[in-house]
Parts: sequence; structure tokens; C-alpha cells
Amino acid sequence: MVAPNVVAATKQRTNNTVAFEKVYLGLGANLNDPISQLKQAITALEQLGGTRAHRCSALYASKPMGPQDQPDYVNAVMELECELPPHALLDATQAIELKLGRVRKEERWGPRTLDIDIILFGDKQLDDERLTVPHYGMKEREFVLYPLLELAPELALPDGTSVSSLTTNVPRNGLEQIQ
Ligand code: J1A
Repeated sequence: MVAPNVVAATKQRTNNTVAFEKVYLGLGANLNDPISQLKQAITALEQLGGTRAHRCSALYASKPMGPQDQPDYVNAVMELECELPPHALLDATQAIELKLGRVRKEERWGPRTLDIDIILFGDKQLDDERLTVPHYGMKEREFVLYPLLELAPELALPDGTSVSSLTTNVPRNGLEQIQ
């Protein structure tokens, strides 16, 4: 058994703030070679300072939400340990979206084509003008729930709801693992 003081030391700084939180990010793209975009995003996130122990789900093809006259999406969920505060992580994921997710078209930048969402941030519950955590859509979205369960079958939300119980109301809707 690891001594309790060692466990505490890895979890907390001397000022009592938690050093590393387990974070889940949702990645999605449906334009401009989405598989390549997701892979580049995964690489960029693996290199992000203040984070460690990265794991990624498989890549999944999913039907678009809402209007169906657009290409299928590619989605994945990434798990990492993060010592950045939530808004600093959002700054970093938005910088990656901007850097990777735009294609240069006739001298101007086209639409953003890579989305990174913060799904869960430890047991934190946040709701301000920039950030809602747990993610407001996660409970209804098959392309979030199933990849999340692939990584963490026993995962629960901050309110104790098990993620696997949420899938009862959320069919796979054609979600399929592609690589
Ligand atoms: C704003 N936000 O949302 S874009 C940002 N809480 O500027 C943030 N937890 O300030 C704010 N994580 O993939 C509030 N951003 C946030 N998203 C949080 C990140 N169909 C947060 N099959 C607006 N698959 C922000 N995707 C939020 N159909 C919305 C991008 C990042 C996702 C579009 C399938 C998909 C979409 C539509 C889809 C998919 C946009 N998804």
C-alpha cells in the first residue's frame, strides 16, 4: 500500500489546490480531411504543457446532429491529467482549434472545421459565460458517450450519475469505430 501522505502529496500542492485533475475532451471534425485533423489535434494536445498521461479513444464516424445535408463527422474523446485551471485549458484548446482547424482559401481563412469541447474536468461543476462543465450536450450525444465509455467504463458525473446509464436513452445512431 502507498502511504497516505504520498497519495496526498501527488494530489495536492502545499496551498491545497488539486495539482492534477482528470479531464475528458471531445474532438470533432467533418470537413477538410477530418481524420487527419483529429490526429493533428491529438498530437498537439499530447504536447500541451501542464498536461500528462494522455489516452485517446478510437476514432468514430457519426451522423451529424441537425441538418443531414453535410458530411458525417469524425469524433473521439481524449483523457488527460491537467494541472491547468479550466479556463487556461480552454484558452489552449481554442488556440489549437484556431491553428489547425482552418483552411486557407483564396487568401482568406475558411470556416473553423475542428471542435474541441471540454466534457468533464475532474468533479468540477462550472457555468459562466465561457465555460459550462460538465458539457451541456454530453448526456444526449452518442459521439461523446460511447467513446467516453470506451476509455472509462465506470465513469460517473459529478452528481453521481453513471455515464453508462445515460446510454439507455441514447442509441448509437450509426456511430461506428473507424480506426
Ligand atoms: C463557445 N463553451 O462555447 S464553441 C466557446 N462551455 O467559445 C466556449 N465545456 O467559450 C463555449 N467546452 O462533433 C462553453 N467550449 C464549453 N462545440 C465547454 C468548450 N455532429 C465551451 N455527429 C462556442 N459530431 C465550443 N459537432 C462549444 N454536429 C461547441 C465547439 C466548441 C461543439 C458542432 C456530430 C459532432 C457539431 C455539430 C455534430 C458535431 C460544436 N459542435
